Amino acid sequence: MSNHLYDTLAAAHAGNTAPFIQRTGASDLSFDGFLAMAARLAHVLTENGLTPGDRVVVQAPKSVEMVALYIATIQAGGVFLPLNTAYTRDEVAYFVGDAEPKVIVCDPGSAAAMAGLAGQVGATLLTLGTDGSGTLTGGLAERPATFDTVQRDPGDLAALLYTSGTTGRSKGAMLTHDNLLSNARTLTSHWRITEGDVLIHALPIFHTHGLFVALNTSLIAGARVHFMPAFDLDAILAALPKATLLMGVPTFYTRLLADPRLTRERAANMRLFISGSAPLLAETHLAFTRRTGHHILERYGMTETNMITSNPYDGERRAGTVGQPLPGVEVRLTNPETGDPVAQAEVGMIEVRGPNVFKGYWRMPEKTAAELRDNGFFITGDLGQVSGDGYLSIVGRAKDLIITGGYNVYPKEIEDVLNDIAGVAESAVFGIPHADFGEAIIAAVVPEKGARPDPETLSHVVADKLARFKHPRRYEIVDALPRNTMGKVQKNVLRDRYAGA
Ligand code: MCA
Ligand code: AMP
Repeated sequence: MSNHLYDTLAAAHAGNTAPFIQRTGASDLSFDGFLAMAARLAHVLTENGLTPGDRVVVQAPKSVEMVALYIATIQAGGVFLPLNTAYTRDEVAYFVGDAEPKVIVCDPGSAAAMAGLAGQVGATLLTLGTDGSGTLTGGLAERPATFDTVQRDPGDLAALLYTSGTTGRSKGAMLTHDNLLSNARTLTSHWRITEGDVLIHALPIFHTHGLFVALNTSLIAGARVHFMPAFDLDAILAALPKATLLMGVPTFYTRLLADPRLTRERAANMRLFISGSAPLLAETHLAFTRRTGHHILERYGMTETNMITSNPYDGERRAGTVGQPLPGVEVRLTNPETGDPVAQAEVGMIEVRGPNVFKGYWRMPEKTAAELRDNGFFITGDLGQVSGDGYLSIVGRAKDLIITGGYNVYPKEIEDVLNDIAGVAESAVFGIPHADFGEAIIAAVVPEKGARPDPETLSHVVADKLARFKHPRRYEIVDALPRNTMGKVQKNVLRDRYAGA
């Protein structure tokens, strides 16, 4: 039986007693021990009715057991669907209703709230807490340490990752075994990840970056992972002298730089610092080099495409650019109106084609058709420009998107919530530069005639419906929104007005 992804990421490590996961306050977990944990979890999944192609929704705190659950889902032929732990019940209800999972795994603390949702779709509800305990892992030791891997082909689904969109409705990106494996193989070799590496893992594991980019590559290479529950400046600084690799969003690097304990000596054992998910300011890149002697390697990707471009391992890592297309990945720049390729050095829509590009949006053929061309090119919504020597710079976004601390927020989703509040005529949500998160969310709200919505009420309603990272940091009550002659709200005018204010 072959299972494209499992065979390479996991089965290859059978009998490998080298340490895989290293945690503070816990003994190391070997590759072999990790495989056994995943196999036992695969038994739990199938006992709960999982059959090939079924979805496993997971909204649980970061734990090694959750990583093993990802591998277990793949081994059992299922489709892994992790959710941001910050999502509210309303947000989760949408994903569960849309994906119709067979199994839902949640934090023990939210089991009562999730029971109804699970019941609505006929899913089994299991729990998994911060320390790895819960009904998912309760009787784990009694299960066999091996599992008959379910056959899966390269084009079969391995994961469903939801991304919000400009319409405000989230779309499930269908990622196949080969999408994940081809990209992980490319990154492992491009970034020279080997069994000699020790990766500091401080990212969440419900997104492409922390789950696939960081962990699939470590599994392929047989690298060791220093697994941290979340970003913790002290813990990362303490781990640097014994680590070789860090993957982070730009906020990681600005926070490290703000601490005088980050020195050339402390970073001397490090081989590579990688940044992605949001723009790394050239000034951060340069300041990091001045302080540590390391050139951060910036790369660019999307949930739908995995990683697209990367600065080189050898050769110049150019500040303010995201490097060149990865081997096997094609990038072209087109005119957003006509779809025709633009001339060299002109700004165009970034389109991407390759084995890394997803299969389409879950049960949304019209959205798939709008963004994925018949010829295989995916329209990213990012605007780019390529230098004469082939380095891509992201110069803007054709999509109305805010990236805050590496999380994507589509203003429409927040505007829809605000516009439904009594006394609100309309609203415009936009991002302004923020030293820590890159961008901070601001909402401009126009009251209905005679109404006086106050920011506190607005923020309460938003808090009830949307995850914390989507909450506007400020509400500006305004008489009218600036519009162009076509009647379109000019968010650039709002950005300029409130940036620094
Ligand atoms: C936390 N808060 C945030 C964010 N994170 N607000 C806006 N944006 C955020 N990203 C809230 C907290 O709830 C808290 O609210 C307040 O801000 C301060 O939190 P703080 O303790 O400073 O934050 P933190 O817990 O240290 O987290 C910041 C973080 C984290 C380390 C940057 O957000 C993070 O790990 N981001 C990584 C995101 C990521 O993995 N993106 C990859 C997406 P209160 O004060 O009310 O409690 S995958 C992707 O984009 C593609 C494929 C790619 O290319 O990788
Ligand atoms: P997501 O939809 O969460 O997968 O986020 C993908 C988006 O993040 C891309 O379309 C880009 O807008 C942005 N992004 C990812 N990496 C970078 C980067 N290195 N520089 C600028 N933007 C990035």
